[in-house]
Amino acid sequence: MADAASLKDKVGRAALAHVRDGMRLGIGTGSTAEAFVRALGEKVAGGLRITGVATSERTARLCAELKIPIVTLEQLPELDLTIDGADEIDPQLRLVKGGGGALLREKIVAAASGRMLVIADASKTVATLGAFPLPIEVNGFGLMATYLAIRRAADRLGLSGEITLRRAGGEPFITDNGHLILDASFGRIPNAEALSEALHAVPGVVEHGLFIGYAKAALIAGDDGISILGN
Ligand code: ABF
Repeated sequence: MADAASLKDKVGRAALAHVRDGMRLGIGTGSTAEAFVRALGEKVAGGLRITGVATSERTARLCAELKIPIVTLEQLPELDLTIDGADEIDPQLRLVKGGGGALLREKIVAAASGRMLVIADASKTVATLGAFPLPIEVNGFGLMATYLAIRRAADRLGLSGEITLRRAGGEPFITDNGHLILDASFGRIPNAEALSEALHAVPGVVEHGLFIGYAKAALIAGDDGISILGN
């Protein structure tokens, strides 16, 4: 069985086939997206012209290192295509994202794009979302009140499981936007649309990691090569 790193490398390279000269490109975050960025860097060095918008500070730094032209979403508010990774992908191309902590910018950038292409290795495909803890970006103000409101919303939908504050190096993890992340281990989310709406209704929730209706296609790397979900 191929190791995860080589599958990520393969799918990152395969995504290049979807990039055209002159494109305005949303550029994802995470190790799979990083494989794409490194492959893109080689193409840009070879003369491909694109203008990118990064979905995180981390991706922006990598693009700068590789001399991939990056502007802000303020400068370029409409994009042709976003290529990004995911933590889970279901058969309807609904996603869980945010394991890397960049879900808010990832969602804003994907929403500003004509098309979103997901790249992943086969371990990310699931029948039902939820085994990967759902990241929920929240404002630091009133954290406990927001936590309790999320808990109640989940209870009403019959979703149980721990909701924990994400930490890094013993300290609360702070996103690029200065917010916190709660990771909700629901186990199974059979009602993703209802959960999405319920979370959006909690004032302290800035955004959550359910991406519903964003991805138009996904390239999935497995032992038998690359398969395409969607079109
Ligand atoms: C981003 O990176 C995130 O939305 C997702 O959480 C993560 C996937 O990371 P990796 O490609 O490293 O598994 O796409």
